[in-house]
Amino acid sequence: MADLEAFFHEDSFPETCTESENKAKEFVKYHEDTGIPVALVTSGGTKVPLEGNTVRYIDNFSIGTRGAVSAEFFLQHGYAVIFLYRCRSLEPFTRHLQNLHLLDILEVNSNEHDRNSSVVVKSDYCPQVLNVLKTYQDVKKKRQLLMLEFNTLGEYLYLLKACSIALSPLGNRALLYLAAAVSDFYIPKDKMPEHKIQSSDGPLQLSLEVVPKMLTPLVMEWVPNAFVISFKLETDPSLLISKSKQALDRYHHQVVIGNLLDTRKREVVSVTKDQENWIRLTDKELSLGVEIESKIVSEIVQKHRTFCSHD
Ligand code: 9Z3
Repeated sequence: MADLEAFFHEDSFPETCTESENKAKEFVKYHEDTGIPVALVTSGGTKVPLEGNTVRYIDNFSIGTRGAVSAEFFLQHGYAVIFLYRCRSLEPFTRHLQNLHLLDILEVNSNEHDRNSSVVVKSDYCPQVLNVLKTYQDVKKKRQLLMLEFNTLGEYLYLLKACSIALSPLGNRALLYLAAAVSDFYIPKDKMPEHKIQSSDGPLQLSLEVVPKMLTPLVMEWVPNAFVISFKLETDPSLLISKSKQALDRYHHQVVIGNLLDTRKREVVSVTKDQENWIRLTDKELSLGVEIESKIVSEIVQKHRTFCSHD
């Protein structure tokens, strides 16, 4: 735990982080009264800077599909959602319009005598846009969704801690669904060059340190009564179950969702202290565009209900 505190001290955080922290507190305060469960969904990859004035950084493959899709399903199940995501990764709702170019779907409504032109969506695109817009506006009206952005690993850890602590007054009504792809390695501030690394200095050798494990303080201190789901990503199938069980034994949280890089969109394994349950999409479901997150979230919601009823 001391490691993680040192990490927070050595990093300096932009003002947006404190603004986001305040928004999270307000959001939770509001939902203390509505009585609905609140899910923190993390999504996308963390960026690890190589230079103080960052030109280069290490990133990972995640584009945030798991998080963005899951957030929509939690909303459908009546949860309020804090969506903590890597900026410019996939977002709930707008992801459905990702294939559209904004300026190509709009047209100007004007006539010669009318000085007040307006902009409207071209009729071909109306059904698609309307569908998403209606659901989004409904969610906004109920203040069900708060979107908070992070960029670097440091910002992610800062906001994860801030949101977890903000959620703690909700007790077991809080659910944490940690789908972000978090870097395991980073360069501490004091070992990082201030300025751009020069190629004229020859080949580059990097020495990275292991990122302190945040699940220990999260489960023990920050939000001790919440229902916590972490994700385990592997590429070697023979390690998936053992690594998922190891995470559960180490951190004593409720569920690990194990997934393999290549097959993550059609199968995952849900591991709890007394069960391993594969969640899969059939070929038919895949061809119909069913998203595996619908099944993952249904199972998690069920488990969360049971968890709350036992407390
Ligand atoms: C996951 O395993 C997610 O399911 C994916 C989703 C990142 C694979 P996409 O964004 O991918 O839909 O493209 N997330 C967690 C990965 C992770 O960093 N886990 C850490 C670990 O395995 C601990 S929480 O040690």
